[in-house]
Amino acid sequence: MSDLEAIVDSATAAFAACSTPADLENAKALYLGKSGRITELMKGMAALSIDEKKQLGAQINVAKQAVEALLNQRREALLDAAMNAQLATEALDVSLPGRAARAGGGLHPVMLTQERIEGIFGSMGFDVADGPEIENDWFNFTALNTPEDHPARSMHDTFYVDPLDGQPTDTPPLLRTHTSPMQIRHATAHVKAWKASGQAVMPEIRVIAPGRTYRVDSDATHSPMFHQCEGLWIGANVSFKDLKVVFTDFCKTFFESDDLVLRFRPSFFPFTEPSAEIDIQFAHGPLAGRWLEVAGSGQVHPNVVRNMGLDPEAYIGFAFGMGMDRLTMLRYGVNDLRLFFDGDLRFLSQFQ
Ligand code: 2U9
Repeated sequence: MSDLEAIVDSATAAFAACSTPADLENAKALYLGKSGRITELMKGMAALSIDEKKQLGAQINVAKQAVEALLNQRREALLDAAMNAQLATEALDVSLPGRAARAGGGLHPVMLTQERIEGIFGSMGFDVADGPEIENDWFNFTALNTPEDHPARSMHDTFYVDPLDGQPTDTPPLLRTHTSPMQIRHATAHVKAWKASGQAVMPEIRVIAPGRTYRVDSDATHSPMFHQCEGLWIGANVSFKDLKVVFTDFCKTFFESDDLVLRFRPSFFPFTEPSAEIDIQFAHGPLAGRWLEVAGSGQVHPNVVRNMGLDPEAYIGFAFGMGMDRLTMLRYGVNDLRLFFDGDLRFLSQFQ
């Protein structure tokens, strides 16, 4: 084999061994660079005769062109390989079916509690009231026997709203501080319908009022917006015993615990007299043995009964009120109220 054939063979092997464009440029320098093997052969021709130069020069040129052709082939092969590798990793199969949308949303844990409460009281014959979140002084305070100078009426405790332009008002609108106004509205409409019906005795009022409520309050256990559910039961013959039975049944069903016990602790609210806080105690589970406050309750104050258009001598009522956020925390073992209002899907998706 001539020197030139050996050089072409060697270049063929060297180029084939290159796996990257940079390797290939280094290998090219070995043959065609300033001190490459072909360049050195050309330099060596200086001492030859003209005839020898012609003959050898032609042979070197053939070899040089062969090496350049090999180099170009290998360059293209490497470019093709790089392109194929890129296509393989970034391949887009337009014939594939579309990606399914993320699983649909779900109810917020507090709304799950609300649905649960509505279901349980619904099964005991309670209606569900609805009503405005922006209320007036009468439905939120006065009708509920809350005195003119009660601290709850102060700007420190209640969010007042600017009245609509041109609307004369003695008392500004406010964000309801409890769900009781919905019950006053419901009861008033119920009484009006009864009176129009000509029936001698009023069908019982049995209603719950769940919904958002607002107070100027914000820390780890209080949010300026929170969720309440109140209940009202009024009739000619309703007693504290009825409230006790209904609320005990409710707690056992809500917490899925037949052996929890209730305790009624004397308290005070302007709209009920007498009034009691309701505590529960679980027999099992992580909270077993502790008394946990879950609701307030009481016999509806005669003034409130009168404000519904009823004679407090003929009709007696019982009411209760509970924080749905707190009930949700107790049921699921959530220890920070703020988790309900952060909107973090890592927390919320656990309830789906
Ligand atoms: C009418 C008459 C009376 C509802 C009641 C409570 C006691 C009570 C609190 C529980 C936790 C509010 O969310 S909370 O802070 N509520 O203690 N609520 S009696 O009494 C009514 C309601 C409507 C017409």
